[in-house]
Amino acid sequence: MSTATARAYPNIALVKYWGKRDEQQMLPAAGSMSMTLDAFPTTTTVRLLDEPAAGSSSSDHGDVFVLNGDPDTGSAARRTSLFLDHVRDLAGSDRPARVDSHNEAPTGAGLASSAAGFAALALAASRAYGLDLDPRELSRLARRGSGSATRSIMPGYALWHAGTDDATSFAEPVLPDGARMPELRLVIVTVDGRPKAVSSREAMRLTAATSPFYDAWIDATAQALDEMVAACAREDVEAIGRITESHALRMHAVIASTTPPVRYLAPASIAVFDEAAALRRRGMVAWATADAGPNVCVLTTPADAEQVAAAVAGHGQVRIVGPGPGATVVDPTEQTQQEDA
Ligand code: 2P0
Repeated sequence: MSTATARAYPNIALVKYWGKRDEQQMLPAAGSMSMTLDAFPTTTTVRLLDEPAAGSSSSDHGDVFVLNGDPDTGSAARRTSLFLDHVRDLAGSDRPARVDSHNEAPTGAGLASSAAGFAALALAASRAYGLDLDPRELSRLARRGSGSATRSIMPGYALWHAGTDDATSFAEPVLPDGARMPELRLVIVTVDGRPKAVSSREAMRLTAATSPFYDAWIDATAQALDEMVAACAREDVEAIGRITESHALRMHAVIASTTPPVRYLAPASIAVFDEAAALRRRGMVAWATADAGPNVCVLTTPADAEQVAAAVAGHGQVRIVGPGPGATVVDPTEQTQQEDA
């Protein structure tokens, strides 16, 4: 096969990844755990070319990258080509490729996600280059593009083992087959949809290099992950929520402790954390978390989701999401129909 299309969804970490032990192999300093969402997918087609694309240069290795219909020659294109180099190494191929990627996250939703992007690219590129990878191998491949993409290969709730080398750093379902997770929802509150000033990758480097609290953060993450897996296994929603919120605040604390300091949370973000606490006092399930930006997700149950969404609606645009599918190959005719629509 020389053309393949795949779709993947963003994920929100309940135990966060923030720091690498090996940047070249993209090994994290600690494990993490997330919910793959049922919204905002990225759909990507990889088509192998017989010769370098017209207009391509040595820096893009003859590849061409088209994002939402517009050719891209910037850093996203370079990152895509570097990722394809890794796939070409695995496949023993030197053919360039055209990559067409469509991201359904609305502009300004604050969910522009390298996780969905590299998970979809890993699956589509591996198939186009003739590799037949199992989910664990796919998650290892996606990791090379972006750490959080490791988890978006998996449906529902994914655990990314930190591992000690390429073979042992992969994602799998948090619970074994047949075990039940409690029903959870996330209320995404977009308080500010603008791109962030400092990229995750850059801020992670800065945290490891300059925070006096970095080692404690990594130790605390490993502990939070153990507690989270145990809480999931006993379907303890309160514990899942408590760990989620306190772990998120610890991440923002270690990020704020860098030199120079980085602060992602805005006053409106803090207001959503306060709102979650107020909802809990009224007996609802509501625990806040935030990634490397000002937008906040409130973890809740299906029963409380509408009330939580109504309570936080004054702080930004809201959207209720739940656990979604892992990365899947898409029938190319379905993709054509979508593009025609
Ligand atoms: C996470 N984040 O666990 C954490 C929480 C943001 C905050 O993973 O350098 O885009 O490509 O591995 O995966 C965002 O960082 O960084 C991220 P790279 P990535 O979801």
